[in-house]
Amino acid sequence: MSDDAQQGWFQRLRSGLSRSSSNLQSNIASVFTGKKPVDSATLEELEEALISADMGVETAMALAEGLKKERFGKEASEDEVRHALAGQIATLLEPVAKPLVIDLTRKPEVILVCGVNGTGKTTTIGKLSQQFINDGKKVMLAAGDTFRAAAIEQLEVWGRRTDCPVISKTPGADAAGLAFEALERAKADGADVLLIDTAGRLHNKSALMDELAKIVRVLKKQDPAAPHQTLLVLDATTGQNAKAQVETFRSMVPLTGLIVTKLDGTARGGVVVGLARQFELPVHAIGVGEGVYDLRAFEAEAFAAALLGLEKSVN
Ligand SMILES: Nc1nc2c(ncn2[C@@H]2O[C@H](COP(=O)(O)OP(=O)(O)OP(=O)(O)O)[C@@H](O)[C@H]2O)c(=O)[nH]1
Ligand SMILES: [Mg+2]
Repeated sequence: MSDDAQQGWFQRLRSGLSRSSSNLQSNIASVFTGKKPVDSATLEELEEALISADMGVETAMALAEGLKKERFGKEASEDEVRHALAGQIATLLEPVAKPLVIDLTRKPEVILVCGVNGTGKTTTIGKLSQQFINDGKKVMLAAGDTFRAAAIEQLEVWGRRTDCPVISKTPGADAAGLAFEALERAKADGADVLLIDTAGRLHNKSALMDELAKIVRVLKKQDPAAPHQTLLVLDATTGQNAKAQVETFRSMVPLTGLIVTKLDGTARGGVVVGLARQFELPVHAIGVGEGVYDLRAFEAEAFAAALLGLEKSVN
């Protein structure tokens, strides 16, 4: 990306995260009004502020501890605290901020997309397929959400929009069977990427969770390495509940990465920081809107700066 494009994207990220950052900013401002000493009282209040920004208790404690190490006993302004936190958060996010990499020798790279109802799975697949196509890749989509006719139709709309084939069956068909056939077709057609949509499943519905495990088993019959990636799509507006979702899905299928959506509509963007610290799973991309270009690679420094409402990315 050119510097201008990079800056344009940062401004969009910043406005996408504005609800989260203004929440966090006003909380920090209320603790460090003007200049305040960094002492046990202000650190405790800061911890509360970070918890209420959905970072989770342990992450909030670790961040407050970091500030304590840097500045205990010294005075700090609201601005200095924001910069210090942005730096710490960037460091914390750096190891998990990994772009989605497609291995073009696999033909196809099989990407299974799962998550609870309504998190943004199908939309994310549409956005990803557009990105891959723009990069010159040959993409195929599989409508593995065989429960609802509307779900199949929704993926077909994305297929038409991004001009790539969609493998689907009539509603009620076996999702694992569909995934198997889609992989056969993708191989035969020489597709670079096969994106498999799945039905939204509440993590307490065991039949549906079993079905997800079955999709994985069936794909492996054809290619023991498939699915090469299993992505969990999380809706940032669910806040701390996202963690329970990671736990449950991870116990059913080996997750390889996360995508966090709807960061534009929520004040709970801090949840990404807690997720990164707790699970150490790669965060490949974030959704900051419904449009096809509103899914972006997750970049640690830019995200940390935008979350803290800084004027520009630290790098
Ligand atoms: N604001 C915003 N909306 C989003 C984002 N990602 C998805 N959405 C919206 O969230 C709604 C649900 O998205 P879907 O892609 O249908 O979600 P899903 O996980 O496939 O849903 P089910 O198949 O019902 O489980 C749609 O209205 C999307 O446009 C995002 O990053 N920001
Ligand atoms: Mg869907």
